[in-house]
Amino acid sequence: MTTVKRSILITGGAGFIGSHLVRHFVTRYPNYQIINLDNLTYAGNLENLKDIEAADNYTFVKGSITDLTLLRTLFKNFDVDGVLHTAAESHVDRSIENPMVFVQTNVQGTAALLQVARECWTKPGRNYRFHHISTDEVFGALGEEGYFTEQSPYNPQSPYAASKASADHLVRAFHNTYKLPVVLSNCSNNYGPYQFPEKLIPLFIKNILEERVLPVYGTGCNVRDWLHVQDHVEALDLIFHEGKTGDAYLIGGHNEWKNIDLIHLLCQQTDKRLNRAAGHSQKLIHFVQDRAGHDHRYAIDASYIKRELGWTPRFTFEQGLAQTIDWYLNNSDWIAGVSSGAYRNYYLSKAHTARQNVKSYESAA
Ligand code: NAD
Ligand code: TDX
Repeated sequence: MTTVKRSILITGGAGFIGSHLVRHFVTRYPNYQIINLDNLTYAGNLENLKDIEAADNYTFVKGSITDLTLLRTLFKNFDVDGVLHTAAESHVDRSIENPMVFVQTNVQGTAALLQVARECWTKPGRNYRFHHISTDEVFGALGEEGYFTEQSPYNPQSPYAASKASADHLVRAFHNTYKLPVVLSNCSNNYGPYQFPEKLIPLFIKNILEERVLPVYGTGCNVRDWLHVQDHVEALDLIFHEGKTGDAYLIGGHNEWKNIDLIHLLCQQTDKRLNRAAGHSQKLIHFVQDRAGHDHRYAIDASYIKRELGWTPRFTFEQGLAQTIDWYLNNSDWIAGVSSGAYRNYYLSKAHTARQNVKSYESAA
């Protein structure tokens, strides 16, 4: 355990990955002061951090990463010397409906953080570090073969991916131009507790539980590489502390699943826990209109981070998925809390679309 004192700003710490990251840093590094800056959009929830909210080394600040005045005050008052930047609009479907907020948060918000770090990080001899947390979606889609590597060209397809790619470029530009000490990471699809039920795994567990339609986009043949959020957080810790300044690290689970196969597994595993008959929830599967510009496949070659920093995932998918399903089944209050208000309307409109495209799993199989 390190005895060095640091003051670290984690942005988006009330979200899915951010809350796991905040908990990890607050508990593993008692000498670090952790400031969580989050403006609590629909995706931010302080319930995610109830267990550590009273810790002496933890401060929550409600505010936006686009607010330059607030950022300058925080950097100055807390003498911030490290940033782990997770705050973002993160859902591809929402970016297709409303791209502008993705540009504001993901591009302008990242630019504001970089600018204030540049202004404030002027003291010689300090160990400053700006870690930008990004996604594999910036590289576009793969065919049936091959993997993304640190050398893959940028080719973002959705407004979400394009906004994250823009942010990555800004981070590199601040390093090249102003020598800001940055490090980047691009991770594959995460899963685990506290993920907002708009993303595939929590949405489908919730719908199985509530016996609602399971809307599979297109043919269900798109492929994602799933990684448990805690394994992502361990990788972020290593990269933040030991990553080479200016470098990017790709993080992934070597765990590719075709959506439809994963959905069958979710149905099976959840039904088993609910003592339902085998095949019960598969009847809820409906193939619906495909996502516009739906990327076919993402897959990561994580050999660089393994070789350089010794990182490998700890969770097998079997363990991680079992823990995740159990968590959602045992935390229905959390699901009910986040599934209210504006999100409920959004969710209902999706279910409506699903019913309009009725092509049941039985007839498609
Ligand atoms: P999330 O949507 O669950 O959480 C995002 C958080 O950011 C929320 O707490 C929200 O309130 C906050 N936020 C949004 N706008 C803000 C603003 N203007 N100011 C301050 N806070 C703001 O997202 P997530 O899934 O936890 O993703 C976190 C980061 O990791 C994102 O940058 C995302 O691009 C990246 N990422 C996610 C995944 C994944 O599978 N979820 C994979 C790779 C990379
Ligand atoms: O209802 C659905 N039906 C469906 O078939 C939903 C929500 C998703 N899908 C499909 C689309 C994708 O092929 O499942 C796959 C996973 O979808 P999402 O959970 O929305 O994730 P994805 O679009 O792959 O992006 C995720 O991984 C990279 C995160 O949301 C991003 O924040 C991250 O950067």
